Amino acid sequence: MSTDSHIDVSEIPQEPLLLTEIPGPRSRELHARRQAVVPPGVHSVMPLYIERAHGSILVDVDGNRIVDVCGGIGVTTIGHTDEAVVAAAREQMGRVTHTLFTMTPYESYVEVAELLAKYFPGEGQAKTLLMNSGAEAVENGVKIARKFTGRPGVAVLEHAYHGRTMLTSSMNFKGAPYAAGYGPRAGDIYKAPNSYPLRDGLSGLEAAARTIAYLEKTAGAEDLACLVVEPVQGEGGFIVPADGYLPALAEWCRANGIVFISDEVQAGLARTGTMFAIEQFGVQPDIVLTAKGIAGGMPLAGITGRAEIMDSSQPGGLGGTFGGNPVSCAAAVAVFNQIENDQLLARAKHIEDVFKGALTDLAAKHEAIADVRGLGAMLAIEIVKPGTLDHDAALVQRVIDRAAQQGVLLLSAGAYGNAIRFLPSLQFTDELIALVVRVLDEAFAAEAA
Ligand code: PLZ
Repeated sequence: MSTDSHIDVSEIPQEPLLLTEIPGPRSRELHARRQAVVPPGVHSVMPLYIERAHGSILVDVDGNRIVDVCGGIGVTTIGHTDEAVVAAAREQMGRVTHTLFTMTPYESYVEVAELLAKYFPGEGQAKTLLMNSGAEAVENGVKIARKFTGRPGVAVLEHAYHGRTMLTSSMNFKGAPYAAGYGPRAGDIYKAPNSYPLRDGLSGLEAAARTIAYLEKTAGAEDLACLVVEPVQGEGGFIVPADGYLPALAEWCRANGIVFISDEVQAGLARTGTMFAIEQFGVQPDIVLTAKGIAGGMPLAGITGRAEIMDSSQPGGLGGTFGGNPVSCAAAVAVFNQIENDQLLARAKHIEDVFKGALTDLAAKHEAIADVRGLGAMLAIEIVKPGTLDHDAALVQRVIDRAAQQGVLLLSAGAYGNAIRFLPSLQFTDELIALVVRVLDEAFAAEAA
């Protein structure tokens, strides 16, 4: 491993370069070493060991340059090793790295909370608790909603993903692999049918009526503390609900005193073309959860909600040693600045226009592509056996493997491994989009031959 702290990553050309097969010999060597000391439960979908990265390109230990269309699952939204983020984190690192905000606080935590309050998509003044991960954001969102309402129930949707802690793994749609064998699972969680336009044929209002009827029957509205929804379902396959679905759910929550929580861990912070994805559905959430892209690769998560709700917890009830770490907070402030200065919301819309347009053309050519969906730089194609709506996870995997051999890193999504998702950085160029689409085109053509 290099110990040079002054590597100039800005020199990394923003195009692929293949020197070896993927993964190469050094990656395979590291992978063998890893087997002895890292348990198989921590699975790496692409055992390509990365040595450095910049913008939209990963450089592996064999010197291959890989086009990153995953961003560590939606984390490097503004690009890898963004200069401003690196500078802010370095500067903070040299001053103070930890005091524990719940002991002796510091300004950058307050600054991040101010920024999240500024962009809060709900009503009135917002307050924020900072933690470290998406799962912790969900855990704390639920905790706060329970405290505020005095009720136990947690409503979630089919195809949802909320994390890997004991509570959140019980909230996921997929029991295996996330919760299977780790029981008992957390109680008082109700998994309601979602809106899935490709497959359910329902309007937003019809789908909402089904969700609400299910929850009223199984949980009872008066027992529900919160409804946790991803405005665009992430791990579930980038499912965008039908028009009117989320507003109808929000209205029902409001009428019944249920806290509406928008889990924007994957969709949030500029990725979909608005600061928060929920804004595009005309819904004002009570709480919004952020993590992943908020600090440009540093661990940080935000639980931001209406002051009245956030203020219901007693002093000492919320927090954690590393929550809102100073280096992560400094990085997050830089991320917000970059989004504002580089007009990254407009970039996300541009990526949607160009990439989604090209994927739609691709879907017209290849029968296996049943759907093109998503918002901004959060796009997916759903793959089926031609002429049916049957899932084809094997084809998804073959296309991803073929793309990897050409230096393009893609990732599946969907409860049945039935989609390919695209999470490019907002700096992703039109040339790189064209390259990714060409690689997909060739892969689907070869598969159909
Ligand atoms: N909520 C909507 O997408 C994390 C999981 C990656 P953590 N999704 C990527 C993996 O395989 O572990 C996610 C999410 C939504 C919550 C989470 C959980 O975020 O930071 O992984 O805990």
